[in-house]
Amino acid sequence: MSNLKIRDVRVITTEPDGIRLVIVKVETNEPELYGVGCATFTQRPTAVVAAVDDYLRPFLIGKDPADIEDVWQSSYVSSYWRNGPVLNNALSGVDQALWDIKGKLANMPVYDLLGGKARDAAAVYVHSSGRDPQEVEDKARAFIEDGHHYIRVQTETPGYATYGTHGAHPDVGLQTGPRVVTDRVEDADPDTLYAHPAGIFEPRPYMKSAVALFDHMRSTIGWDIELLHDVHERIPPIMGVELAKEVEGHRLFFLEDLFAPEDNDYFRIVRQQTSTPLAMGELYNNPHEIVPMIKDRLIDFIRVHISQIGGLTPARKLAALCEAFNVRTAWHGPGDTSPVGHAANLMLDLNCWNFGIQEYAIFGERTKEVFPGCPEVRDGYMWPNGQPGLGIDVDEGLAAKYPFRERAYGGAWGAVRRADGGVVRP
Ligand code: GCO
Ligand code: MG
Repeated sequence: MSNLKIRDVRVITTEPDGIRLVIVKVETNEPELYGVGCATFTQRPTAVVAAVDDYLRPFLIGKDPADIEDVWQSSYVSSYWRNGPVLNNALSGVDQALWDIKGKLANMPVYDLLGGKARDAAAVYVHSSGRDPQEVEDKARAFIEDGHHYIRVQTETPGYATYGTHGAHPDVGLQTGPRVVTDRVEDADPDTLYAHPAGIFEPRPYMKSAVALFDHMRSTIGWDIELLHDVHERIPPIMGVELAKEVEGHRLFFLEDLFAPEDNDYFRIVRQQTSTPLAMGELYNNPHEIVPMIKDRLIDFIRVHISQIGGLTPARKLAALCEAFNVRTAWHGPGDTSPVGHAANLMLDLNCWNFGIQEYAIFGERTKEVFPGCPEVRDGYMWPNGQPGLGIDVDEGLAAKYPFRERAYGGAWGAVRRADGGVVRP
């Protein structure tokens, strides 16, 4: 028992570059000793704020911040019904902040607390998304010029809404798709980053454009660059099997989210039919969803969103489980993971032998100012700054200059629909 106590648990909300970020700050009774953690669930941020303010804060004030494991386990069952994105993100905010505090106390970066570095820096992949394959190629060439070696490629499907390319498509389906029988396409505030471009999606045209993109990239960029692609669920599972087989010859680094988590068992089917590397996990929030995928070696890369499963405490155990089965890590790192969350990802990337790749969505300038110590990417790698704890902070004064702004439907995603009006996941 130390004399250290949690004095307060506070939430900081900010959107410097158009993405609503939620950070938890845990303060101790020792002046100047505090930690920060990522609790960002950008489509439901205020629900996470309430989970921290109304429940975790009163539960944790007065507890010993040194007992990270006990805080995690007791908070987890402090509501009988547990798991889920809201409660897990709230818990992650506290958990990562406690690791940050422990690192500061030990005067060590968190990767040292975990056992030290297994590598110097973490290779990242970046997103090249364009209206057509030529634009994707041009953006990819600029990334390669900057030293990047791993590139996620996404292109629009003419006439349809497509995941990974920005912009709403109010007239989608009208020109080239089957006859559209619905006008139920909600407007999801297309100017907001990480809004979902609502529209009409049909699997067949999407698959055709994705395969054409990989053909284009291999015949222009060649075979020395690693290509990745995110299906983002959407297509019926048996068509996912077809797609994974069809792109085997393109030698992707990985094909992501081929199925929805609800269709987990389809991985058993596709696995026996192709060697296309499979990545999955950003939507998982419960160990029951994850364990079979690892122990039966159904995926090659685990891509959980660390705050979404409850923070570093569960993530480091998951990474160890994955190591035993040689499943590599590829922690989710989009723009709606805050820089604090990216710093937490980096701690595991450096420490875990079975690191695979780190997703990186380039931080905006304002975001970098709000988060001093924001991890740096150079020559295709994310580098640690060697500072104690997570090595990152939040400038609260600056953060307050970018409050959450009002959004249509509270920032909900617009529905993507099939041509007949049926909702597509997601
Ligand atoms: C990715 C993801 C993201 C998510 C986003 C949801 O692989 O980067 O799929 O782009 O769609 O984080 O809010
Ligand atoms: Mg994804």
